[in-house]
Amino acid sequence: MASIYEFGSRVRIRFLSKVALIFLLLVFTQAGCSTLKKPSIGVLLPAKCNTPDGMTLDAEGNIYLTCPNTNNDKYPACIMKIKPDNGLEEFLVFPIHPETRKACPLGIDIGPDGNLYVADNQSLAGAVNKSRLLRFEVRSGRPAKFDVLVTGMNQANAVVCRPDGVYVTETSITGDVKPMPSGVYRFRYSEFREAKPLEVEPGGKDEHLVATIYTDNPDWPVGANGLAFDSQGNMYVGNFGRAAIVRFTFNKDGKVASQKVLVRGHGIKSTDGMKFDPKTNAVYVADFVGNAVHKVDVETGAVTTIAKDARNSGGIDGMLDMPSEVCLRDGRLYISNIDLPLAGNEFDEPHTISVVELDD
Ligand SMILES: [Ca+2]
Ligand SMILES: [Ca+2]
Repeated sequence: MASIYEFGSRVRIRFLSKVALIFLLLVFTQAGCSTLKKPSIGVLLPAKCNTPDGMTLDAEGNIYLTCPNTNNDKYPACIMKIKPDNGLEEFLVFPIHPETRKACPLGIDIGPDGNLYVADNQSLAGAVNKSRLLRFEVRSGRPAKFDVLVTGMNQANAVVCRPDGVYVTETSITGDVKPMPSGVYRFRYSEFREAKPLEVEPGGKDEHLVATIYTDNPDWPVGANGLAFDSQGNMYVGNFGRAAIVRFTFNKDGKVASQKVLVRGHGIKSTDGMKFDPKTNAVYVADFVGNAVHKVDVETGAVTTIAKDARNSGGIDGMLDMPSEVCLRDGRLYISNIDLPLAGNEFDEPHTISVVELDD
């Protein structure tokens, strides 16, 4: 029969083993989260692409890239094509808004029809409720005609084309309400008319607004920004100012059934452009404020920081320089460095798309 002392020491040993195990797990987890990758220059951009932002991948392996060129508007806004060999080709010069005389393309995606759907964020031109959704017909890899599909959004930002419609983030419904509302519009393909754009009713009352979130950060009054969908059709919206990703599920009628914060913080400082990766069941997110890129598991919300550089890196040798969007291609993560002169960052050369090799 074991003495009370032997029993006590066995309990102690078990307790100490558990402590050691938890310690090792913590070390392992921390190590896993802090294995940063060093980005390199994927594409060195010319001066006419001085403000790279939205990206999407087509079936032939080309990445379409929007360049609003607000950093140096001596160059017109454009859409570029990054070919599979990383060669750069101009796809089109973006049409200006008839009133503001400015063009501000941000989010971009390819529809089921093979055409490009692009957000024109006229708030970058100082305009209120004048943002648009444009469609560019693509024929044999070249642009044909374009149509203005939607007008009257305030800050149209990310665009994702789904089988049931085009989803567009509205980064601020109005700046006059605290906390600031923002959200996501869904437009059905059958609603689009070539001759007559859909007019969104401003102020958050429009029937196309399917999701609303709120932001209360006085330093970054920036709401719904990045947008992605997983393999089950669940929607992930970046709440930029809250450094959060919100997960939405839908019912059969396409109405939001549930909404919950998947992650907030944990090394994330802001949530800009996002892409879902079916291989790893994770979203990759550009962290503009944190000058970083993270991977977030969509089941657990666990964050792995993929790359992070000091603010005002210049973008030298591929270092991150205020990243705003990510795009996956052939096991690599392409990162556009929008390089806006905010929060101590200087707009500077080089203008780059950074790239990191992913492990999985
Ligand atoms: Ca810079
Ligand atoms: Ca730079």
